[in-house]
Amino acid sequence: TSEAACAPSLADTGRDIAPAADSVANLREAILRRLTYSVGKNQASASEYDWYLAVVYATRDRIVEGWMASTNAAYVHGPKRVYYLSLEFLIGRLLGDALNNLGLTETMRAATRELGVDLERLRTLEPDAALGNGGLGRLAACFMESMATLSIAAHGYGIRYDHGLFRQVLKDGWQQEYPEDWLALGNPWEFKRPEVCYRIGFGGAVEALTSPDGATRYAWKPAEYVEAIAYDTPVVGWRGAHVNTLRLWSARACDPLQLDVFNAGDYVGAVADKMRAEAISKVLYPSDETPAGQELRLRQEYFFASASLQDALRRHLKQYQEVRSLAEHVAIQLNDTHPAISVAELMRLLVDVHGIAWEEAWKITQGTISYTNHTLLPEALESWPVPLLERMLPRQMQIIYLINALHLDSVRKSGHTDARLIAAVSMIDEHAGRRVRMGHLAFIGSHKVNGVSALHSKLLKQTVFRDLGTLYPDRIVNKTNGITFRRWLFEANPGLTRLLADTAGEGIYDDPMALRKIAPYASDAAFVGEFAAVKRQNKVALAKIILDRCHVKVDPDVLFDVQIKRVHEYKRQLLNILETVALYDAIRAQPYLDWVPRVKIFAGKAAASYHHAKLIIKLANDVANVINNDPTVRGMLKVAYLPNYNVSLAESIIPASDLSEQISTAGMEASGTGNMKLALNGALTIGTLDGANVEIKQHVGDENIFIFGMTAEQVAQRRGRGIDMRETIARSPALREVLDAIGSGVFSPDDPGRYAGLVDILTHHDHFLVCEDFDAYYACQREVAAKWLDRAAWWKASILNTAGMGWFSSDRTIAEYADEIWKTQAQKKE
Ligand code: Z57
Repeated sequence: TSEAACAPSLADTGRDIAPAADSVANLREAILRRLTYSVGKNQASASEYDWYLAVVYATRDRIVEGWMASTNAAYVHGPKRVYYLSLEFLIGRLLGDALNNLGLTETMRAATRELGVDLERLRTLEPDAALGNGGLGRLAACFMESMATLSIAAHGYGIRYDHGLFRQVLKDGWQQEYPEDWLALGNPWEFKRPEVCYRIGFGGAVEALTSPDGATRYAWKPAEYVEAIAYDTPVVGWRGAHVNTLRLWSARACDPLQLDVFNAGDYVGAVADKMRAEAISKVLYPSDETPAGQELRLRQEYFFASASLQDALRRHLKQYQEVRSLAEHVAIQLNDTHPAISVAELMRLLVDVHGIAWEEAWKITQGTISYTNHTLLPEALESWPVPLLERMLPRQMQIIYLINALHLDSVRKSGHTDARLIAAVSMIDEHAGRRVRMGHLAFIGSHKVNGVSALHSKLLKQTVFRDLGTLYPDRIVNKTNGITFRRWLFEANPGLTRLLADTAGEGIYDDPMALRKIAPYASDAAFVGEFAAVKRQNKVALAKIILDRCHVKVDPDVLFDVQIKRVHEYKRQLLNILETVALYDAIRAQPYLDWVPRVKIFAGKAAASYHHAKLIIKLANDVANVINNDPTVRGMLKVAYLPNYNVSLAESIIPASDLSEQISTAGMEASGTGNMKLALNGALTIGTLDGANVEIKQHVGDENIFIFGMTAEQVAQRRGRGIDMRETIARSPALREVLDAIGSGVFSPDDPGRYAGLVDILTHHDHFLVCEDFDAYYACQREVAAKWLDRAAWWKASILNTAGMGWFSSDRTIAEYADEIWKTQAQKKE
């Protein structure tokens, strides 16, 4: 049951508040051994990075035995295995995570201190593993940690990109992208497995062969092969009880050098094939909710799907000696449609390679696969041109046609003849050239399809999958996202964690719902004082970072108002900027009033090709420049745009936040997960009724969250009346003043026309309804300010946010997936 899964068995590695002297000595010796024999340095010559490597190796050594035990136990006990297929894993740093989950943080701190090195300092030498863009990739990382914590026999499968998400530099406020190089100094966490290698085909043709019994079989003869090489990273769960594997594929040419071409003097031509093959795992696509649509992206998708499926089938055959029982023993989760080609590839492997009859293969495929949808944005739904698929993956395209034909036959047989419906549920979109709808392929090939919040799942049924959902009414389910509390509370906010454990008991370490026990202290003066002191300490630390990176001096006692996420029009950073300007105008008009001092903190990257989003970043920086240098508002309002937002920066910002901006146009943010991290750490949310905000409101209580603006239904209605906002703007003097100022160059005197186009779009074509929600948002921000002035009321609400967020643990989410989609249970003790 999900309750059982939620309560992982206690391991003997309790938290290490007071490390024993002998364990400190053991660890110290282990670090020195690793420094000598793995790093090849002695204490005198070791650099900080050498110490970091030795510390990681010593930590990793404590994981490896558990890892092998977990791996062996999965063969012995045979729990149903889970394969989480994701083109993104946004992991961040691993050292803090590993030490914390092993209960070794304090022991390691003491051991390194004895060696004269500072653990905190070493932690920062680790580069972020940024193999993801944003929420979707970070969710995959949280899920990996929760699956290990719940002892689910799971593998994550993805791509080992040489270069993760680009590094963002702000030059005069403009975003610039620089390549990221996380592997430059090697990666001490991973194990290369050159023997785990699969051939991945591309192109070529399909041969039809008639066997003696008269049946036709098909054999794909690819024109090109690339090898997929495995790299494994152990993922250790809470208290070290169970260790899973994240297996990432790297592309390698089968034939790295054409010696004849080289000998003929064509040195570049001799390695051309190698370059083409290895391009597949070179770099993460920085697109977020805007599909790349490039041939290389499709090559990445097929490459990792095929390698992962071949690997899963090999493991299944090794354990069970036949493939027919796959669906009983294996669950494959598709993280969005990026791995959706898996549906066709699994059919190909079952039918063409393993000789299973089509009908049975289809039952196996559907029984094994399930699919998570993360967006409703029509422009974000993946589709591939039929001619491209025919050329690159001819056999898979044939299989897609056959799946579609059988699917449409069954639709017609069940009495549906309506041409509109048939066109709507077909896997082939005939509107703009013929394209394969990857969402339809994933839906039809799955036994369960899930959305990521209650609202999103409801809208999924009403919009993207309206017709398919009617045909298969039990297929769409909801699994509201969650976050791992180990990283986002225990590690990121040790001060708060200690206070919570002292007040609510050690139970909070294993049962997130135990956080409710702090609710009775929400008005207790002593507790409030300590809670406020922790927050202040975190704000002092963030103020240092802001001074360092933005050269903006902020007072830790002002309201820290944060919006940290990818920059996208639907997330409406613009709405926040407009409100900032309106507040600036209001303060200047009446500077003698008792304004609530605040700093608006922004962080986030825009897709490199998303020009409008990059202009929004520039606007935020232009506004910051003017406001931060205006003596009239000094002390009352500041703006800071922190560059290069990533997991590590999030870990610094979130514990220091007072107000969490979750202000997307209702109906457009599938769930959000930053909203959960901020509320857990005691930030109050100002937000629309969108994504998981709806459920956060239910859990923290209506009086502890600031909700404003149109609902998803009202958004649909409003758009129905057209998105010209001239009348709306005419009714709002504040908005008019803001738009006039921005549009006329008040914030861009060096280029007064810079924002004319942006203001024109807001005025005449405001798809994201920034103008329509402006007044409500402005008014809501004034309520926030009023609450801030009532310190007791603010802290009470803040504490009740932390107290109410237990349900958003990704352990709860994973327990639901395990029960209702995967039908798997915790693996027995190894
Ligand atoms: C991505 O990060 C998300 C959706 C996508 O379609 C792509 Br592509 C990338 C995000 C959603 O925008 C968030 O609302 C959601 O919380 C997250 O996925 C995890 O489900």
